[in-house]
Amino acid sequence: MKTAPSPFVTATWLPFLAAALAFLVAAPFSNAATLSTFSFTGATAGSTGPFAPESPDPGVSVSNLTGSNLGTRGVNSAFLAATDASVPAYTFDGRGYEIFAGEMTNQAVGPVGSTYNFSFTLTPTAGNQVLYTGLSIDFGTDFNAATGGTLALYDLFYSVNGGPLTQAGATSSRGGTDNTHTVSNDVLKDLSAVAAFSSPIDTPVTFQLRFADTNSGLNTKAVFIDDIRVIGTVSTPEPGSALLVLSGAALLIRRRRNVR
Ligand SMILES: [Ca+2]
Ligand SMILES: [Ca+2]
Ligand SMILES: [Ca+2]
Repeated sequence: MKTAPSPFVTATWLPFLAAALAFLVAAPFSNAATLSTFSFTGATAGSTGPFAPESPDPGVSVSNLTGSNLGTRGVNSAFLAATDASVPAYTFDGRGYEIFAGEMTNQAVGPVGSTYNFSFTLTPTAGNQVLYTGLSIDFGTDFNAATGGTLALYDLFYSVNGGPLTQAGATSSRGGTDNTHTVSNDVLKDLSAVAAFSSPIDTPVTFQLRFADTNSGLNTKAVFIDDIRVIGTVSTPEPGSALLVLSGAALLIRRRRNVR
């Protein structure tokens, strides 16, 4: 004798079904990875850009890094003997980027103005989308208190799909040590806390890194930048699941019509 399926069994299996569905939805997302890097490794000493992206994730197309008003110093190895109290500590690959403090107009309070910046754009490759997690840089200073001040500022701004430039998080400030090369490793702007990046997007995103300082030491004292990294996760929305939803909806509509 055949028995109708027990409603108890159906109810028991529901949580497992829900868990399986949740797994299927989450499956296309892997762990966050470095999507793009600008380390200035291999760049010509003295170059002020543009700089080509280094080993970008195949899920994104990354533009060159271009500098605006970032002075005459450019790529160099002056921070070879930099001290760093970060954990883990900063690792110098022999090339970083320096901006002479005297070439930047002094600014002591953020948000940082747009005059002195690095900018670049990430665009997901066809069929992909990106969940942005963070952007990190190595940020250092070499100041001289006698020439005006020992404060450096850094701000990250972003623009989604050509929209307005918006500040991400708060202004980072760094007190420089007098006549000493010091660097903070992996200064992170948390993009997972930014509403525009709360879910994966497939449109281009431009990042603009802005810098300022309070020092006037022309041609000796400087702000130092290295290892600009965008961290996130590339995913591919599955056309299969979209089709499944569509065919399910079509089935429901047909049933309703049949009932009428
Ligand atoms: Ca470097
Ligand atoms: Ca300055
Ligand atoms: Ca680093």
